[in-house]
Amino acid sequence: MVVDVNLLPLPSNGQTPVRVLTIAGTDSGGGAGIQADTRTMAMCGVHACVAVAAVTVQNSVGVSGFHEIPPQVVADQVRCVVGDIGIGAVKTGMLASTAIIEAVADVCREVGIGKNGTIPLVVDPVAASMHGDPLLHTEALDALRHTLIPLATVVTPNLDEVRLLTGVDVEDDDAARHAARELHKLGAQWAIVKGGHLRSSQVSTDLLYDGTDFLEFTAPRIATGNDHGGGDTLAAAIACAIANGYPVPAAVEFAKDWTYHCLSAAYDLGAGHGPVSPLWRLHES
Ligand code: PXL
Repeated sequence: MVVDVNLLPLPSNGQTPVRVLTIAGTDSGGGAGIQADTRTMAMCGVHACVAVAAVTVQNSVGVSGFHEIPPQVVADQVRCVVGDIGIGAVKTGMLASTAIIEAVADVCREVGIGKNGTIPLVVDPVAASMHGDPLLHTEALDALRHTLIPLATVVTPNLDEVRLLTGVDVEDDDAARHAARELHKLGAQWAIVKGGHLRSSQVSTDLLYDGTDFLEFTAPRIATGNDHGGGDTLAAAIACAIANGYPVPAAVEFAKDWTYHCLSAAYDLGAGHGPVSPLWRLHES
């Protein structure tokens, strides 16, 4: 089954594209983190700016370690880019530590990033890799909950991150709604509860909640072990669509379709899990 995707407009040659800033960790294997973000942004016709928060040492089999960038250097990258280049939306991914999360939250407030500012903020609260390797110090969950998520225009946890952040174990629709309410209470303007890891269903349904209405976004489930970077891709695509002027529900609809296509094009890489692939767009026309 093919899901139609309404692609974001590509800039013409020489035209300055929309800009999106990712604040996240690198993946030496090239499948997730900043590499997934910049691949997605390029294929969505967006210029990617980057503030590196951590460097991971990883391949398709797992993450063997990570190294944090000094918090002030992370904040300086953000400040420097926003002041010069002009940014349509910001996405955060792996932030590793309380000190980095607090520095990012501070600079976001300073330069007008977030739901109360002028630049929308998509917070992907990355806690672990798909292999189960940690990407966030456990004590930093509190900083995510109380410092960064309250600034978020959209927060996009997977089910493991939902459990860590809210204590809610999502096993059915009622629990997904309960979790969305709890995430919204943390202060995010919109909360997504991604159903992609609920393996029981034939479809993958994501729930979006703004404190009033629940909206559902569904795509056929793709059975593949090659889904490294899927969450980053969804959040990055949401940021790209928002930067193109889409309201949040339309941005999530676009990103869900985009990610479905990236999952359909996922490829084997190394001995472990391969990445989802935005390269499918190269073959579209
Ligand atoms: O997919 C989440 C993620 C985000 N950022 C980095 C990662 C991963 C998963 O491995 O390595 C750097």
